[in-house]
Amino acid sequence: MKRGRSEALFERALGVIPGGVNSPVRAFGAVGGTPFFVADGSGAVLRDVDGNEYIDYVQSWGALMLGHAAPEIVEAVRVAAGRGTSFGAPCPAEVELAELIVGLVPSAEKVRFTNSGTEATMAALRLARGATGRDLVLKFEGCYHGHADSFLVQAGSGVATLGLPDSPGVPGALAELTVSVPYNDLAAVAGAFAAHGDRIAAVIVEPVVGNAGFIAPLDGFLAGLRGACTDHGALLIFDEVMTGFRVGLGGAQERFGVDPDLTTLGKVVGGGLPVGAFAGPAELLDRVAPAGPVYQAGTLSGNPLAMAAGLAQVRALVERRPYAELEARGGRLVTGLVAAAADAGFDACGDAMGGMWGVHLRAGPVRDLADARAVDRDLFGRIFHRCLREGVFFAPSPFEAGFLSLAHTDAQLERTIGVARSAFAAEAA
Ligand code: KE4
Repeated sequence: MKRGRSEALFERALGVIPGGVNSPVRAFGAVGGTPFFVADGSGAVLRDVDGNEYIDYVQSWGALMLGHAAPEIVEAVRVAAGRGTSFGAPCPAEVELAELIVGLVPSAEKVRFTNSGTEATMAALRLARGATGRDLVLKFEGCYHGHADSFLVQAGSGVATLGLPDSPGVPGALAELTVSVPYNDLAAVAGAFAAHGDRIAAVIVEPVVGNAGFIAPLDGFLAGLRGACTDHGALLIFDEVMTGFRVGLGGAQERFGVDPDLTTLGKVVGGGLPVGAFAGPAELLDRVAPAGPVYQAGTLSGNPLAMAAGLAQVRALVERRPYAELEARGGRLVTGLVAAAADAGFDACGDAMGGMWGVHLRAGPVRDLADARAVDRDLFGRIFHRCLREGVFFAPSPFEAGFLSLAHTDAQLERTIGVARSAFAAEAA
């Protein structure tokens, strides 16, 4: 596999960009080697600058449900761009996408757009603190809510990947306001409320975890969080940046029938362009400036191109309602990958929900970060590169989820399973 152009680009990038990348997980830190640089994407396939093609299960970390360069998104962005790239004044597309979200996300009556998931979670926490007059936030080990200071405590995704000690630069006085307990552990939640109950402004959770590998909520976990927050006057924030429009049209809150007080969104809602959002009841959202005193702003929030891309993608999902089909295909993929490992003598377990899935290289069940950390990371790295060389691009970390798009074909899934089967067999030899 030729990699010369990517290697040369990475060398240049290292001279001008920290770690050579604009987001840590892209640097292949968990798997070693040089990241490939993308020339273009089409459907389920990425092509790198050396001409190598990969079946892509990262899909911009879950932002793409229609695959790369989906015609309806490209056309919508092209038309919007011809009218101007940013106005700093409201435009109709913001209202249209906000109305679409309010119509689809059960707990949403109003929504504010941001430029990233991080901005959305940061703002949702500020709103929760403003609405309750309380300071503490309760999060879960291995959940990742972006890189705002309050969330870089026992976080998942790139923080878990790189084993960063909760990141320098976060003042101790601020980190002390974040309480972190194991995911799926309602007893630990009860303990945190017993110790800090009347100081906890919010509980923030990935309703389905995608940043410690894929971890599903145990039966009753999300409802238990709902009850604990209601009992103690804390707000429940569902961070649906990854699960929104991915595990179902109404996200995890519709799938599990649990209404949070606030919801954060991103990724799919932007169609691959920079969009985040926070949503909830009008009573809460109307506390956000200029309607209320909780300040939040953004030069490019509601950007017309990003709104056009988000509208095109979400409208396509409303029209096609593809979740049962996606989940069945994700299930077949996970079953095939787990069997490929097992047939070569390796432990593995996995799960799929809507358009997201995951396989852990260890015996199941995997219920929290501690379980997820006990995977064979060296084996993961070797399997990752064996598959990459054969044209299959999985997330370059065991602490990430996999993503399917409507562009992935059955033939590509079968090829993926075959490539994995050969990789595990080679490792067992
Ligand atoms: P962004 O600021 O990266 O748009 O969103 C942060 C975020 C918030 N909440 C959840 C549940 C998320 O998964 C994310 C971002 N996800 C990671 C992928 N695990 C982004 C990939 C990256 O950091 O490059």
